[in-house]
Amino acid sequence: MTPPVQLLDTLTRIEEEGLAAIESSGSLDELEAARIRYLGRSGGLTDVLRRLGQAPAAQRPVLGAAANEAKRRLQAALEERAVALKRAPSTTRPPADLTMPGRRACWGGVHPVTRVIDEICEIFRELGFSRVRGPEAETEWYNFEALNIPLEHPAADMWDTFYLADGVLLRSHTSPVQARIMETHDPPVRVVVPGMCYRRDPFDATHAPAFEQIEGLAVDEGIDFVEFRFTIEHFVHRFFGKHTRTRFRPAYFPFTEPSAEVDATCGSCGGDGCSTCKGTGWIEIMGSGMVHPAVFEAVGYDPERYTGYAFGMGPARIAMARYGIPDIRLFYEGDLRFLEQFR
Ligand code: FA5
Repeated sequence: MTPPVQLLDTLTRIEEEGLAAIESSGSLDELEAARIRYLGRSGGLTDVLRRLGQAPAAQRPVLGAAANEAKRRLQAALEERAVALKRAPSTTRPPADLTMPGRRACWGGVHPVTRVIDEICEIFRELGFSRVRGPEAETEWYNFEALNIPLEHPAADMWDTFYLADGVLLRSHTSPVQARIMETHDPPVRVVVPGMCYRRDPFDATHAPAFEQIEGLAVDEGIDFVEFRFTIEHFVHRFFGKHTRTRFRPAYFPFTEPSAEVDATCGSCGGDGCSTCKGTGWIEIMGSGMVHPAVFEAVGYDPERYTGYAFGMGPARIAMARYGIPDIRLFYEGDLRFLEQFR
């Protein structure tokens, strides 16, 4: 049996060692190791408490009180050291230098052409048009033949494009989606179709070889040119402003009859003529017309029963007109100094 005096000495030694270990702990991990060593279930102090039962009954209260006091002091030292360690600056991270200038957050933004597309689609959504998409890799049938463009006809040259494989090409306009929608949906149909198109065009101030278009198509019984014209004028007023005038010029597209190019008065000069509109006072905004009966036949609609109109606009050219941008390439070069102006 351990004599009580020796037990008291052991207790004092454990407490002193424990306090020293706690004080010299350099991290929370080291502190935890000290706690386990001195206060843990098989730690030094617990061992002394266990042996207390073997001491003479008269001395147990004194020894017990001393052991509890040692335990309390060790626990208090542990808590104090833990607080100090948590507050101390980490050794792996240098302290923050509050005199340094702040780092600017990098905010993204919607591309100006995408913004124009969204705005245009929203105006047509209010008129009951759904927003749909179609494939960018297209067959000759949808890109040309279903649209009343025989492959050997010179009109096919208007949309010269990039071939991916025999009979498969990158679509040169969004008009093929007209045929795809009509094949799968019965009238009435009202859709707008934004998407990329590809042409063997030079990359110059007004042309890009890859550019966006928005197709529009409305088909039902009794749709006439008056409804078409009213819809487009409503769109122009909403998008460009109440005072913008619209002009329809006769044009030729194999898939519409009659066909028209639509112009709006130039936003930069109000129609007087300036460098944006090349002195004409007008900006061309879309190709359009009443859907050709041959297209209805190709997709299985009855041309005696249904009529409709279609249009195709270039949102990048529209964005140029709206923001007074002189060169379309600025939209596609990815220069943040230019793009950041539209955030
Ligand atoms: C067409 O592509 C017809 N599919 C439009 C159409 C649809 C007519 C439905 C009738 C009915 P066009 O080739 O004119 O038409 O192109 C339409 C618009 O796309 C142009 O007004 C122009 O804004 C834009 N566009 C054409 N080529 C380019 C290009 N290389 N870069 C940027 N925009 C272009």
